[in-house]
Amino acid sequence: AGGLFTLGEAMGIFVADGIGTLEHARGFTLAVGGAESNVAVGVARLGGAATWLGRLGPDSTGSLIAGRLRSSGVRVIAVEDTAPTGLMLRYRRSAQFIHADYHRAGSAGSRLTPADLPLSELESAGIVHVTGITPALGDTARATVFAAVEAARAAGVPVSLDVNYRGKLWSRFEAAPVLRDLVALADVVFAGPDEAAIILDGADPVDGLAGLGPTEVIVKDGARGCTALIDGSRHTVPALPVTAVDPVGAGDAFVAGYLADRLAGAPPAERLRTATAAGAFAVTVPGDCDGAPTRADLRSLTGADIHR
Ligand code: KDG
Repeated sequence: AGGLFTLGEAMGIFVADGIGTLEHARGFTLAVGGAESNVAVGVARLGGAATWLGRLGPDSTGSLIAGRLRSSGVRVIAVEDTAPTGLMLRYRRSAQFIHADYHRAGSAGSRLTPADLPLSELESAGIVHVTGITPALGDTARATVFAAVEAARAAGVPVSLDVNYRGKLWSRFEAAPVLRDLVALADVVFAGPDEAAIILDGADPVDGLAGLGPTEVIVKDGARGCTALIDGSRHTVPALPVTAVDPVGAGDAFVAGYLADRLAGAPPAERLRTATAAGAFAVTVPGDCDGAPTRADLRSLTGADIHR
């Protein structure tokens, strides 16, 4: 079986060093982010094969993104666009609160179209992973996500979805029906309890999402751990206690841990263990995908033999 195939928008992210208002920022670190490319990096670091497809602008940020993803072991299919590569600005207003501004309207990455999809690649993938961010970027991006999901399903390739609701891109009311449709088309669904609530009006997150069709539902709740219903069996896994320095990217590392183990044929309990450890490791490192661990990193964190 093939590896992970994912698509979405990757961005350059200016992250203010230190804590305080933007006025007090002394310097910035230029990170590379994007939920789907973060997952691709995460899978590659864990030894899996991962392909990311997206549009990049004809600019240094575009080259930086392609270079960083490739050096992490991701196979990059970059469609060149004439619009600039999207950017983000992020600073820590306090130790607790992270502020983010998008500069991505009309960006290269938002202009994905169904014609960008390499159908033979999709059809030979081991899993196709999408998120609820891409359909919020525009009509053609939304159509591309649905086209990728339909092509995977038609070829019998499992579809994974991270609901990833982003309130700065669309309202809950716009998002709910689209996210619900995607959940119903997916085999594996990851969501936070708040994201599940957008889709389910009131039902239990795990049972409610599973009721829409997916056979693997994983509700991730940060430091509170995760609850899952996988092939009919329920699992509850507590988070690992770590010294958190940056929560960004933890959810993506978690997803990467689960999917890398799934691609390697590991049983559900082991996938969730790796996911939990990968999420925990990611919060101990600043940056969107820089904290994605290798297998050796995971051993150092847990002392356990997570060997794949
Ligand atoms: O999950 C982390 C992502 O949110 C981050 O890398 C940026 O993709 C991003 C987004 O759209 O917020």
